[in-house]
Amino acid sequence: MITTQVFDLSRYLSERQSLVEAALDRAIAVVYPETIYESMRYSLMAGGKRLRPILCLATCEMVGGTLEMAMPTACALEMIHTMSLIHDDLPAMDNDDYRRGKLTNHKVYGDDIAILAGDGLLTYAFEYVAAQTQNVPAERTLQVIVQLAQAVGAAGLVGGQVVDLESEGKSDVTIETLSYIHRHKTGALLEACVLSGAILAGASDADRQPLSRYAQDIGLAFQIVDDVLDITATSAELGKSAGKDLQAQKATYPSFWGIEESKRQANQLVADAKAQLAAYGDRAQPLLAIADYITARTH
Ligand code: GRG
Repeated sequence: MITTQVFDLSRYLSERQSLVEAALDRAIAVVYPETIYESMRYSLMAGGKRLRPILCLATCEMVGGTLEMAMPTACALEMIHTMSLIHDDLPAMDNDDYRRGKLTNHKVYGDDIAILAGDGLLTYAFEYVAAQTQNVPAERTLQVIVQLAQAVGAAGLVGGQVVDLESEGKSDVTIETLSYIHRHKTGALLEACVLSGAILAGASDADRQPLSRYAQDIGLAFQIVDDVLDITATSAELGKSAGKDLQAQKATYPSFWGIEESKRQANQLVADAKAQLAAYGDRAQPLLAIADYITARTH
């Protein structure tokens, strides 16, 4: 008789979240000048799903590597993600008061320190990968650093944010522009999470292709779901202001497709993403379950 074990995603995520929280907590100590370290830690330790580090760790393990090999990169990915949220929330950008259920960094520390906290986290992320990665050939670590830099810079997050800012208040934003914004603002870093985990574990170029596709598909699905939740969820569920897109008359997937078609597209992307992992059999269980979780999440 064949018995299939049901994969317990919520247990997996909470175990991984605890590991990541502990590693992040160890990564940054508060020393002089205390204000900047406190501000960096305020946002870094404010919760969040820790999806990016978990994706990196899960991919590394799936490809045959260990948690230890990927943990410094996983922490760096969360530092980069957090710094992008701090800067995104600034008055000069999205001007948000709440993030992860807490006051935003600039509301607590002021705009000046919030900008510097972002800068501190971004630079430390790269230092952390370079200095802390162990038991990995240096060539792979170097490739990870290149991967991260490409995902964050003008060809990635920064470029996506620029096009987003330039599209604000425009009524003629096309779906191609919307897709550019999300592939760069959100997709690029998610792709870097999966690819860096794969690189650390020694994946070949050929192995990396389907993993890139997986990450791009879940990245887009993630963003579509985010747009839908902005309409259907409450601020309390989201831990940030809900309904902001409608209020700002922003182009979103539901504004092009409506809510039902947006959900259908997200489900299709998740199915496509999962199909990319066929070669990994049972070892892909965490990444398969994470893909499903993206469309099932309520916050
Ligand atoms: C990266 C150098 C540099 C500057 C920042 C502000 C900016 C440039 C980019 C914006 C990036 C941004 C805010 C993208 C949105 C990403 C997104 C979907 C965030 C929400 O992610 P979740 O739901 O949040 O994983 P938690 O809190 O769970 O981690």
